[in-house]
Amino acid sequence: MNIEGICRTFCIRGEIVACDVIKSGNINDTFKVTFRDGEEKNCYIVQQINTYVFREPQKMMENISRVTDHIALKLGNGCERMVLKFLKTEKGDSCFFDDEGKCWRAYRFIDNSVTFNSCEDLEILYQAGLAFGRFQMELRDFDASGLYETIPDFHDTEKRMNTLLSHVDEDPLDRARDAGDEISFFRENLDRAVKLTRMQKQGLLPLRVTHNDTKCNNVLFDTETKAALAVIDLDTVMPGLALHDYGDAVRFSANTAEEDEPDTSKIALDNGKFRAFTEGFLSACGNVLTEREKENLVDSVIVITMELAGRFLDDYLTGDKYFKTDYPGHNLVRTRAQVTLARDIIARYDELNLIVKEIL
Ligand code: ADP
Ligand code: GN1
Ligand code: MG
Repeated sequence: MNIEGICRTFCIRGEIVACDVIKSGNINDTFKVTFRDGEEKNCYIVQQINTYVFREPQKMMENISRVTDHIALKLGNGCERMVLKFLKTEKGDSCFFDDEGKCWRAYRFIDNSVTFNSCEDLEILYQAGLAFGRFQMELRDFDASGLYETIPDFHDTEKRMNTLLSHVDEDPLDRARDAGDEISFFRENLDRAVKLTRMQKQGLLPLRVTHNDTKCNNVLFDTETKAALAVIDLDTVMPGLALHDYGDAVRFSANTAEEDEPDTSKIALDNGKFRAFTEGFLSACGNVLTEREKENLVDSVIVITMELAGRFLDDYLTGDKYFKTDYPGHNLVRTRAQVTLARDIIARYDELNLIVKEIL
């Protein structure tokens, strides 16, 4: 079905005046569609949901609706730019399958907003921290156990490491030899990677509603004031650990380089960025987190960085089926970049913990 047909299914009226592809995510296909309806101009985000990754999109949309409704209710009127609003089809569904079996959803475009794929401005990083901290705050009284697990065991790092190491042994495409150094790193630092999974299984960390994809390009900022608006990309909202959200955000935003930087000499964790994000995050949800959560903030960055490095490597070893790649070997480059970052954080563990202590 074409974009116009999809928009009509979501009861959007008026005439299409523009349709732009937004090419930033690794998972879904995203379009910004502009409609004119009389004097009014309205923009929408229309997305084809990746059903290879999200096997049960209806259940995923139910999670998203419940969580966005909860936040909207808490924020009250006048806060429309602070939370996503999804459109419904005539039948009242928030996604539908077209005649080719593709699954679609649509939601309101938040005007005068901008996302940053990388960010040098510490004030913006502070704002990103605030946005994800507020997400924790707003959902602190939401019963996470009632949410559907969009991707089962998404942050079961121990399971991810076991899968990786068994694919290293099987080595179906004869690619493991390209990553000998990285594979040794995983074997040597396995204990660090599985720390949160083990604590979670022992019941030492509270189950919360988590976003699970807290890259800074999943926060919308006001184009002019650069204040954080809404947290977006809610596909992976499910029960989880607040530390996973924090760790993933720092991994992505406080890196001195891009997530897939081929020149590993450019990659490190930037203390200033780390501090700015952490200050924002803790100022919004510091009083919700338990002592044990606060003690493990730096560990969580190591966990998530190793986990993602492992996911990239696993995808490389098994034929690049999960993450979209721009060139052959992209997942190997991503692996090396993330392993380099994890090594840097491990080397500067005490120094980073001191920064956290100062903030607390
Ligand atoms: P993906 O899962 O592929 O990362 P996202 O939901 O994050 O998809 O959307 C991709 C990009 O589209 C975002 O980084 C942002 O720039 C833009 N975008 C998404 N939703 C909105 C919205 N409601 N208003 C404005 N821009 C948006
Ligand atoms: C994927 O779609 P995107 O780019 O926001 C992935 C995240 C990874 C991220 C790494 C559902 O997120 O887990 O951290 O790529 N999302 C899923 O860039 O697997
Ligand atoms: Mg995104």
